[in-house]
Amino acid sequence: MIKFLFPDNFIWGSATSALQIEGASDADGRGPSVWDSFCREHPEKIYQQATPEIACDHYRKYAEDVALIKQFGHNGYRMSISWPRIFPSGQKDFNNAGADFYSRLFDFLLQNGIEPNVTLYHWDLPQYLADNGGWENPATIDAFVNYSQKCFELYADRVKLWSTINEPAWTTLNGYVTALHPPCRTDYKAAVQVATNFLVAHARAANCFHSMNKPGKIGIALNMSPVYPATSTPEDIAAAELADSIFNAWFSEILLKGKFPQKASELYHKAGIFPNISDSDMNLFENGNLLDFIGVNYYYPHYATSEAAETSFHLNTSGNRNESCMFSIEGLFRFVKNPTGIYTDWAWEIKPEVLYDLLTKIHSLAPGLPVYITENGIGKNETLTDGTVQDDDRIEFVQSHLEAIHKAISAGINVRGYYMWSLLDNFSWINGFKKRYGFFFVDRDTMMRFPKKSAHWYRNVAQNNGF
Ligand code: BGP
Repeated sequence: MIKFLFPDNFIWGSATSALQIEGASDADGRGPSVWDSFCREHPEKIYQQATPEIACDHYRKYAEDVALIKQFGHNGYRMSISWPRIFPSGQKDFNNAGADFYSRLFDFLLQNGIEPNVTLYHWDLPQYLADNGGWENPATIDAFVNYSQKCFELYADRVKLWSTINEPAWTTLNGYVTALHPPCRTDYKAAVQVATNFLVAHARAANCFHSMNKPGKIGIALNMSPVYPATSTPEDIAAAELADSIFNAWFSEILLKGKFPQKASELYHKAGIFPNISDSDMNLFENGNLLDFIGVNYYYPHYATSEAAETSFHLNTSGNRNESCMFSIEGLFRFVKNPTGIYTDWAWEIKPEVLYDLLTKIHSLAPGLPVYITENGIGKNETLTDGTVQDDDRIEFVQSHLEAIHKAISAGINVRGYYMWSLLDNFSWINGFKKRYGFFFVDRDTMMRFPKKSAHWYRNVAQNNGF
């Protein structure tokens, strides 16, 4: 008996990113990315000094991985292209060998009935561009549009779903506020400019795609962590509204409504850090038509209090339950734990009903806009027993979030697909390899893949178009 039946043509997929799975970091002329340099220069910042040099060796094992995707019944796959494989220095030095890899991969996915959803930028900025100011430098936006256009020329005959940038908020936050990711800075002015430059890069790349009249759709993958007040005091309500405006609305409202949100704008003006943006770029936002769909990455919500006596940031990277995450900006807001919440070992709250709220919010901003859940999943410390992992808690996690999505679809929200993070256990950024997310367990010594219990469960869900 199927209780939760999904619409016809719903995409059942999983997600990965180039840097986290490909390995082969200098094969076939690939250039260095900021993450390769960061891991080499700051091993102490990464759990157990892991690096993405080998990752899951997907660059060499891609055919095996596509076969698994097919065998386990997925009809979609979200992945990213590594910019430094296509342009090793990020700009004009086109690298045919790197481009051929994706050509072969797309052909093979399509031959197997798997629709690719391709992200152009999942944080692996070519090092050369970083050396010249990275995303603070408007020249990086031009380079991104040039790279995007090349990808559209090469692959738009086969790729029908494109996402420009993965999680502009999270990568800006960690690159320019918490200093946990490259370029490891705490500089609010730079942060606001970079966040905005990502949005401009999206707008120009989407415009370029539309002007090329290729078939297919283009969107963006936004990390959306709704912010609730920690208590019902007016101070906490205001703190939550401000945090939401900075982390979520800055990205969603400009793209969906053509305006920057009021609360964050006021703060940035007051602090003298409102970003530079040209009239022609502002026109792009105001003219709209920048999203054919929206990708939503959802993991957890936040709770904000106005009691923020200090500035302090910490992420649990050990998977030790007693280690909390901390995010506090003096005088503005601090995120606190939900006293009744259920948390993963990495201190991320599990709260599927928030996904329904979030989808409702997006629908109210842009009624009818197609939505894909481009990431959602649970990171765990897992070991292989008898060739598998009994990951019942991952099944429970995915099922409860799918129920929230089903509820949203029943309420008329246009959710078209779900990509579980992740296909494979992979390089979990500063968490190294201990935090496992995959439907497939990857043995770090042999690189062999083993389906977890959840992979079998998901195959049934995909086959039945529900559960
Ligand atoms: C998102 C990223 C993914 C992925 C996921 C899990 O923010 O887009 O690349 O890594 O989160 O996060 P983490 O690996 O840090 O636990």
